[in-house]
Amino acid sequence: MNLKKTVLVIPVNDAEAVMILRLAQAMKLPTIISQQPHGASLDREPKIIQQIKDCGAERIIVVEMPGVKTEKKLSDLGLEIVIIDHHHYQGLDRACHPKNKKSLPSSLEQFLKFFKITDSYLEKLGFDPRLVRGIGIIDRGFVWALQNDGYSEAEIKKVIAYQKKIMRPFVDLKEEKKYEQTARDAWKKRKVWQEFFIMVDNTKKGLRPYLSIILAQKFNHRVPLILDERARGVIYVQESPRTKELFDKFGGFTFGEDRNWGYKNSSVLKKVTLAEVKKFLTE
Ligand SMILES: [Mn+2]
Repeated sequence: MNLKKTVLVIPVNDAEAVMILRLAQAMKLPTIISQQPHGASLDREPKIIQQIKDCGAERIIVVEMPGVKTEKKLSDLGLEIVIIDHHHYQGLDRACHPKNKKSLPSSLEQFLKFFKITDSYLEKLGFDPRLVRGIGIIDRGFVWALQNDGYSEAEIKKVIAYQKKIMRPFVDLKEEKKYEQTARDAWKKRKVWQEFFIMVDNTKKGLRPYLSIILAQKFNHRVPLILDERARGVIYVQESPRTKELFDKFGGFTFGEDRNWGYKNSSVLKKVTLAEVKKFLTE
């Protein structure tokens, strides 16, 4: 495979993306890094077509950055587009295989498969295959997927620590400690409603990853949660069998094997409030 004619376009906004980027760099795969946060779109990436033309790529691999308009423009230019994704977006299903409709593995797992990356190749590149694959598994279905895939408790801890480690260059350590504390405080203020915990988060950056870890460590099983990130403008319902219905009703996006739903209020005119979500869940 001629990697020189391929370019990877990736927003580095979580551990999975960082892992893919590090693998790409080790493989010397040309890369365009997007600075967009979660919810990135190829259509909103500045000068992306020009950037791709400039690097002379014939094949573009786009990771979790849906942008149907730009994808079409690129394929009209005769370029091959490889979409790596596993989320449901409003009006766009990228969580299921377009043909067999099976739910797709995480983006990292797809990346490893696309390039036929074996454990021995990962080792040759200087990575621990169990940890690399662990990052892909945790992104697909959180710690439950790691348990399912035969990771021991000790290994799960290692994968979580590795997630933190690879995020280090992108995270301010002091800030992270502060967020972990804020998450513990938010947990203390949790409310119980039906089968859900409800938590309100007033931080700009969002506490979801920290809270998910707290919950997993406290309960060691799936716990339904409604998380209202008021300052960030995102509302989530996690670990509920009704997330698909929420998606069908309100739009937004799903993640974690469709058992989690989120809606970004900041980017749209139609807002979805906690009250509306609760009302829908009682119906
Ligand atoms: Mn992912």
